[in-house]
Amino acid sequence: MHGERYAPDTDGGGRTDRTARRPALWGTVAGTVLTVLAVLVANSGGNTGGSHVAAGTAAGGTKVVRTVAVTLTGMRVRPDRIEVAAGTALRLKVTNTDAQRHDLEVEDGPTTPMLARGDSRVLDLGPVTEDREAWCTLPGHRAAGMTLYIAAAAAVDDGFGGDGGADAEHDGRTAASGSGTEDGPDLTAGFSAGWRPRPADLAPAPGKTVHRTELRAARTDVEVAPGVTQRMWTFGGTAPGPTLRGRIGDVFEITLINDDPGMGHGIDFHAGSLAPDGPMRTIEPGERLVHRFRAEKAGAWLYHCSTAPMLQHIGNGMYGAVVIDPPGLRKADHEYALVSSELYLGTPGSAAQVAKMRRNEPDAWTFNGVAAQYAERPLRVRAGERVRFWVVAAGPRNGIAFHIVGTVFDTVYKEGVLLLGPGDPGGAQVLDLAPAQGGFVETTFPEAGHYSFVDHDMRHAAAGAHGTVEVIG
Ligand SMILES: [Cu+2]
Repeated sequence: MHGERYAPDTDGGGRTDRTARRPALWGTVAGTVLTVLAVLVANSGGNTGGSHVAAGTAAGGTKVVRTVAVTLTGMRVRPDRIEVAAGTALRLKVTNTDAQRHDLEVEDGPTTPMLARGDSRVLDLGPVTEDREAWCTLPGHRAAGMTLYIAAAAAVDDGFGGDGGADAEHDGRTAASGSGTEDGPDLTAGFSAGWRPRPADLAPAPGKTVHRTELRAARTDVEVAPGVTQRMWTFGGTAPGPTLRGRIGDVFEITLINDDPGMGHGIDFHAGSLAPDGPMRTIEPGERLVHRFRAEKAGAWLYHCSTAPMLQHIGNGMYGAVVIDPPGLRKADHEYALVSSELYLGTPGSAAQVAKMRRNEPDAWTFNGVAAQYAERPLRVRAGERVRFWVVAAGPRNGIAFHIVGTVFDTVYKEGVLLLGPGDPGGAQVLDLAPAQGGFVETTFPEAGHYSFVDHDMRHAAAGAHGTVEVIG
């Protein structure tokens, strides 16, 4: 009788005799419950809580109280499952040991306030008579795995106890597959009136050697594909955030301000070399920090939100590029910056959206955050002009095979190395970048026409990672 394993009597049958207690009971309890701090069995004489115990589970005025230590850490709730005998009054002593804030809300029950690192709070659930879930309410944290399953032991005999968590997960996946976005957005639909593409032009590095930028973290509604608006998590109101550019030796001083009322954010600049502890820490709503780094090396660098779960913070738009010119970089007639990324539609941080991120099933792929935007508004150059394309792969899951139909690259610079120069006899067709890598390619367009640039992973190209260079004679 699994459901009776907490029964005070040990003859295996009694639901009525709750007064006989033998030492053997305690061994049984300890062997079946994780992290039980205290188990109290008290007569209800003078204990007003006794009347709340469900009938049939702890008759005779006996109250069973359990206190379980629960830790919020690393996007998990530990333990992630607690079993109690039905009717047990459960108390959770919730402690956050993570660097960022979390809370814990119990289904149909109490919620802790936001807990900073080291904070604790006791949640009094009262008698548990059926299975319940608990989770962190911050956006995306439940989907990232911050859940606790509380099983009422009487349900074990009904077959729910061992599978409850799996059932919940299954429900989430059902919801994801039923979201109707498996084919992605309709890229042939028109953008809304007044829509403007994200400018791809990259201006030369400014003459100054100290670059001060204010970046506000916020949530912003963006038309991410023709006619499709998605709430993005943004730096500076756009996804990607602004592209920063300078030279070796320049200092970048970025003031990050968290305007997002609902969660913490941070920032990580790959172009800098420093201890992450302070500059990349998560700041809470309303807070600000100054992130200062000196660009010691040339390259096309990624920056991104440093707050966990980064799959979600990057996957929802918190990324951008930093270009540090290599010494002797020659003049080009046009320079463009293209940040590639995936796009995941749906409520940010929801189980359905995060499931798509985990399964690597984006709804679309983009250059500069918007599917097919440069097919709608082509980049325009003249035949024979030297054109440089800086490319950074933001991911969060996929790299890119950057190719321009009808051209050969005579210059390829990748991850700090000039792989191919104009004097070389060979040519290149693709700049391949793993997630977070960057580089540039150069070419000249031989004659007037319409040259598609694509991620040559054709699934990505077909689902938004394509644009057009319109070349006039
Ligand atoms: Cu963030």
